Amino acid sequence: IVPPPDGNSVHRFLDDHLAAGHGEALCALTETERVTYREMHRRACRAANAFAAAGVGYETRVALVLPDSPDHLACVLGLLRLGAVPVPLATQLTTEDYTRIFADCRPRLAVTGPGRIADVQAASRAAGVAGAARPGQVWVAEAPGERHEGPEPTLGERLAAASDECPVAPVSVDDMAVIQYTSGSTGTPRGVVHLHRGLLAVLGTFPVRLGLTRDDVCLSAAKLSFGYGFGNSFLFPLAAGAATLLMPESADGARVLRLVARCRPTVLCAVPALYSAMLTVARRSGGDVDLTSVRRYVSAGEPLPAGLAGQWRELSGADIVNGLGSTECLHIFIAAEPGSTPPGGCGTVVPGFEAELRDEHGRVLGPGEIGHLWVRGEANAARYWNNQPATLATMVGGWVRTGDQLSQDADGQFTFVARSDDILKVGGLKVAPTEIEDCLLRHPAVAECAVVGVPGEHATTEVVAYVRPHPQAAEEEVLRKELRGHLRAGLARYKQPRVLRLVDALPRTSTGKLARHALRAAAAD
Ligand code: 3SK
Repeated sequence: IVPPPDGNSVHRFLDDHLAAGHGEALCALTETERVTYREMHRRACRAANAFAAAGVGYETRVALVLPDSPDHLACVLGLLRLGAVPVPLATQLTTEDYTRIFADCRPRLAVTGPGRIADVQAASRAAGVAGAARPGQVWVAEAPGERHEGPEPTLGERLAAASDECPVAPVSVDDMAVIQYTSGSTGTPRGVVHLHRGLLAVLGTFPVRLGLTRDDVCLSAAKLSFGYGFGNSFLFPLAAGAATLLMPESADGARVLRLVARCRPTVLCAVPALYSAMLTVARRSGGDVDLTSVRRYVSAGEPLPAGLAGQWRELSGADIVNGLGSTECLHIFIAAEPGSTPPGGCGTVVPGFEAELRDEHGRVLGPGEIGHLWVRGEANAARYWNNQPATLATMVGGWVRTGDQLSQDADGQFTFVARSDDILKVGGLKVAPTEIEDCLLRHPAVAECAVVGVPGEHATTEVVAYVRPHPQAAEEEVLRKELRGHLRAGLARYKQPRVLRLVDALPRTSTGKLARHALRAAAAD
């Protein structure tokens, strides 16, 4: 990667595409909106000016709690243009999650939709972010057709009132570019700090395998708030001058298939559970789905079962490019070669990364041995925000200890074995069992509990919670209802256990430790 001589970074792509006569090409679209590169440049400049007027500048963090949309992208690009730091956050987190994150990264501003304004304002107040209790510090962004009544101007009104010219504030490649939040092993969110160096470097990694061109239209079911989606829907298509097809709604099988048929993306990135859900919908309709526009399917976030990959090939006629990545490494670092189906494996190391399997002492292992995966590359994060112990434990001499266990054969093909810790990946998102357990234990009827993940029906990990209630707890049906309500109030939707089992005792090892393996086996039955 050559550092940009003019102090620009990935946000220069808009200006470069305009200078190269690509301004009228499609940059971003939804089912109802089409935005050219020229219009995206205009919106990014307007967003930059609006943010600057609110005191946002170099290194200022701004939380974006927004559905995927062209205006969300304009906010990201506008912030980068100022040298500021977008913090994209999932829209389905709880007020408590937002509070913890705001207390950690202290955003000067948060932008959110009318549906989450009350929670985001409450989180700003609770986090004690300086000045954030003032309503002006939480901006509301209306989706097309949505109305929000309030004294403060909406994002749309702020953009409309701002100038559409804005110079780029020069950045160093070692300036902070974005903070992406991921779940740590205790469920405490960790802010992964990516530098401009990383954002530029990642363009020489997985997208090279994808071979994106200006003719591509990329659709990612994973959202911009997830590292996988940030690459798929922002960095990769905009670098290539391609178009990004954005889906503001949550992704389900029927919705994605409908969008594919209507808007005809050429690249579709999803998690295994979504491929499984699309297969179910396709079967229900007797195979009557239109996938003819798609030239490349990508799966990541969780291991892709071979059976699912085969069924998808039967439906679509194409292989899924399976990848393994992490937020700490910004995107996919091990992937199948497009057009090849690694026999049971997850492919080879992607250009721009090195991958080694090591034992508990950090010694590099040979072919056939199962070890902990360490990954090095210029795209790797600089550190966790505000968390030096976690940084030192995870990021060692440029290597990231990924927490995955794999084996590698003599040809360099990796095979995923397990996670090294108890962290679960549910629909591609990290879920810490301890966070769910802590939530359950806050309910007065719960004496003890344990949460495990088991392979689910739809190629995903299903979260199963075992609860031993206190003897005086309410009878089963009432208790179940209470616990479900308690979990809904305390945890984001994707962290909700799919199965809740009430038991008389939890299995223990001879040393009295919780026998999670026994629970996993029981849960899988
Ligand atoms: O699987 C993941 O966790 C991931 C995270 C960020 C970017 C890409 C991927 C696949």
